[in-house]
Amino acid sequence: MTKARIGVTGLAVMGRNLARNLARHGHPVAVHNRTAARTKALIEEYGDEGTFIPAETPEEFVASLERPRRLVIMVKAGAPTDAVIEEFAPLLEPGDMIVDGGNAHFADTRRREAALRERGLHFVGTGISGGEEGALHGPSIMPGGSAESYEALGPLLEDIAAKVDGTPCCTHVGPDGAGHFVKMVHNGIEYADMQLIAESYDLLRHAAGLSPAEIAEVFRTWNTGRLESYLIEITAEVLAHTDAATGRPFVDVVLDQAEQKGTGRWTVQTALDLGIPVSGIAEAVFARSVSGHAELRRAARNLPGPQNDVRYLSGFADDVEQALYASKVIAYAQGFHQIQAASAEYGWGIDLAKMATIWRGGCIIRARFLDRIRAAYEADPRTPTLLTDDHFAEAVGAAQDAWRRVVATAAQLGIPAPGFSSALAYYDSLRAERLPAALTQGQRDFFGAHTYRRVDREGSFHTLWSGDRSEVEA
Ligand code: NBP
Repeated sequence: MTKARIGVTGLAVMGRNLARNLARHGHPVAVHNRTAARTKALIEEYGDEGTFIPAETPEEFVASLERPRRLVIMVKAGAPTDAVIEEFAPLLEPGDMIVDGGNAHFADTRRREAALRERGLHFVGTGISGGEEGALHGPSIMPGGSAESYEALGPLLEDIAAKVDGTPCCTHVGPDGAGHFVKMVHNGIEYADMQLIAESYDLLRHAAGLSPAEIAEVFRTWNTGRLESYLIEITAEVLAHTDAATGRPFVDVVLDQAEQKGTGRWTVQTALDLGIPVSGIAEAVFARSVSGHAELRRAARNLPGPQNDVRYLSGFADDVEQALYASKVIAYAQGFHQIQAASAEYGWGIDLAKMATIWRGGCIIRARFLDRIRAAYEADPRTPTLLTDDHFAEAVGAAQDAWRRVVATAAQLGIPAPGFSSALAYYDSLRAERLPAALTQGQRDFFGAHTYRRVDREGSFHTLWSGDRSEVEA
């Protein structure tokens, strides 16, 4: 009887398409789902795409896998993942591998990896991006876990991943939770990128007065230049779409309330824990949150806005392109900074150039400029920020006048642009010779004796604010 090279349990959209992708690449794949109807449906609809070995029970499923076993879990993240691990782990033998392809929190992955390592099993938390289409046609794959498990899994995963210039969008990210961490930050960057695109649209619409169809054309043009990316491409499609029921632009009939779920929020929470400023990602998460507070928005609807109308058309779209590019570089710089910090904190040894490489295809943030990010980290793997790379420093510097005009226009017209303005504030903060944090430190010392350091001497100091205001060494 043919043994399966790999097995997938959890056959909702992602698991089913991943199993089909494996089968289409000539890998015999065992398939299993808690509710057997999904397994049957997969075989009925797609059974001729390759060699599928359906299993009704976990025991049957495990028995059909060649050793060492490679078992992929594609179920709802959280408690269901733990339940499935508990169901399958007792059936496995030392050296076998459990791959979790769901959107798990990296801390859960670290916990699961440590527990399963004790039992002699490899646990490979794997970020998979690209949605259901990506899972079928080639996702970007970010596996964590041991280097040993990657030797057995890597060739299979690289085979089904997206390829750019012949290079697979899959690499071993690092041990334990590294893969899921990187996938989380990928999603955080995706939030920021989408927010910046949304602000660009809003400004072109309400500052320059362009229609959604005209803005779609602007995005199409941008997609032939340095902003070329999947998100810009689909933005043009969405903006050009007309609602069949009303004949109005589709974007005008969609309720303007977005959700912020798991990974975006986790990125910001984790960044706060690590002490890394990811303001662009945070603003994007908060912008969705604001949009969703219907009652708050209703209550504030009649608050006064600016009287002035400083519309300027000539060159405005080009200015917005520059603001978008510069702000996008900031968002990526912040996300990569967060990965760099976590890699140091957890000893993951993540190669940032490789992360840029595997995000070039398959995933939602795939973009031309990831090639430039790769080049920047290849040139200087330890650079504290992408912004000081020659190429990006020059490009962002050249964009700054336009970027400032866009932020100023948004402020004058009362059009919210939290992504653009926070990105610019981050840029200016990094550039600043002196930051007002010195005053903050003075205040903290005044009310809480928190002490401060001086620019001219080593040590910590405290001023006797309620006494004679002399300074003492703390
Ligand atoms: P869902 O996240 O909707 O999960 C449905 C699957 O989980 C079904 O196979 C279901 O089995 C199974 N399941 C649940 Br729910 N509880 C279970 C339990 N206690 N024991 C066993 N199986 C259980 O599926 P999805 O949208 O395909 O996503 C799968 C994973 O991939 C998720 O972690 C998701 O976050 C991640 N992901 C999704 C996307 C995307 O675009 N959808 C992209 C990237 C990553 P049943 O059929 O018996 O109910």
